[in-house]
Amino acid sequence: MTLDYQSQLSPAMANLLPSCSDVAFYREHGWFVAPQVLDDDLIDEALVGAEQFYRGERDSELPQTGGFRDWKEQDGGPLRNSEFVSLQNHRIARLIREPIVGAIAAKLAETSQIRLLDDQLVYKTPNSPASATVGWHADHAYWGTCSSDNMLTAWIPFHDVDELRAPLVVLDKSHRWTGLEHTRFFNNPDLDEVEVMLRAQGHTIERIPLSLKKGQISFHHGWTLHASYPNRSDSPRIALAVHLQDFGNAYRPYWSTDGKEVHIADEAFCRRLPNGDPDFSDPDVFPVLWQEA
Ligand SMILES: O=C(O)CCC(=O)C(=O)O
Ligand SMILES: [Fe+2]
Repeated sequence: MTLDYQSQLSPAMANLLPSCSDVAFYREHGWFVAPQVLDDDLIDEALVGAEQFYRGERDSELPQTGGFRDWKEQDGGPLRNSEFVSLQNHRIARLIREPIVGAIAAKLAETSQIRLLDDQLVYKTPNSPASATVGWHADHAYWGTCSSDNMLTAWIPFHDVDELRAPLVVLDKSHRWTGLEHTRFFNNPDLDEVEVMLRAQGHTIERIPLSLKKGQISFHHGWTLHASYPNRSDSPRIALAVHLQDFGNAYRPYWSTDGKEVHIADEAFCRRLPNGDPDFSDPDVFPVLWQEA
C-alpha cells in the first residue's frame, strides 16, 4: 500500500518544512536544526517507551539478536547505546513515524522517499564522567554496504538539551571532506586525539554544539562528523538518533581496506532480492517514513 504521506501534513506543519535557503544551508554545512515540530505528548510517550525498553520489556522481537549495540541493565555505565529500538517498541515507532520527521528529511536530502535504516537510543546518566563522551564519527562510515551518499540522521532529544546536557556537536561542513571512510570513533571519548588526526589531514575544525528545545529535531548528513559531550546536568540525557535512507539507497557489496567483506546488522533482518542481496526496502525492517505525493 502506498500512502499519500503529503496529505498527512497539516498546512501549519507544511509551513514548518525547510525553505529553499534551509536546504541550501544543509547542502553547504551538512546539518540543520528544525523548529519545534513534535508535540510534547508524543515525546513523553516515547520516553515511557524508552523506560519500558530499558526495563527489558519488548513489544516485538527482532528476527536476530547480536551484531549490534544492545545495552542491558547488567552493562551499567554512564552511556547506553541501544540499536533498532523502534522495531521493538511501539511508542518509539510512533515517534519516528510522525510524518514531519521524514518530510523534513526528504526536503533536506532532496529525495522523493525516506525509509528507516535503523535507530539508536542514547542515554547518559546525570553528571556523567568523560567516558560518556560519544566520539567523532560519520554515520556513513558504519554503513559500508549502503550505496547512497545522500543518507542522513534525524536526532530527537526527549527534553530540552542545552550546552550542559550533552548536545550533539557537529563539525561544520565536514560532510564534504574526503577520506572519512574509517571515522568510526563513536566509542573513543578522546575528541582532541581524533581532531589532531583530522587537522593533520588538512581539515579545519569548527565545532558547533546544537542546543535544542524539546520538540526540535536536528538533522545531519551521513558524512558529517559529530560527537557529544558528557552530560554535565543533574538530569539524564536521552535522545533517539533515527538513521534514514533516501530513495536511491540500495545494498552494495563492500570490502574493507584489508580485503574483508563488510556487513551491517540490518542485512541479517531483512528479506532478500531475487539476486540474493539484502533488500534495503523491505517494509518490515525499513518502513517508508515519507513518500512524496
Ligand atoms: O546522541 C548521541 O550522543 C549520539 C547520536 C549520534 O551519533 C547520531 O545521532 O548519529
Ligand atoms: Fe552518529
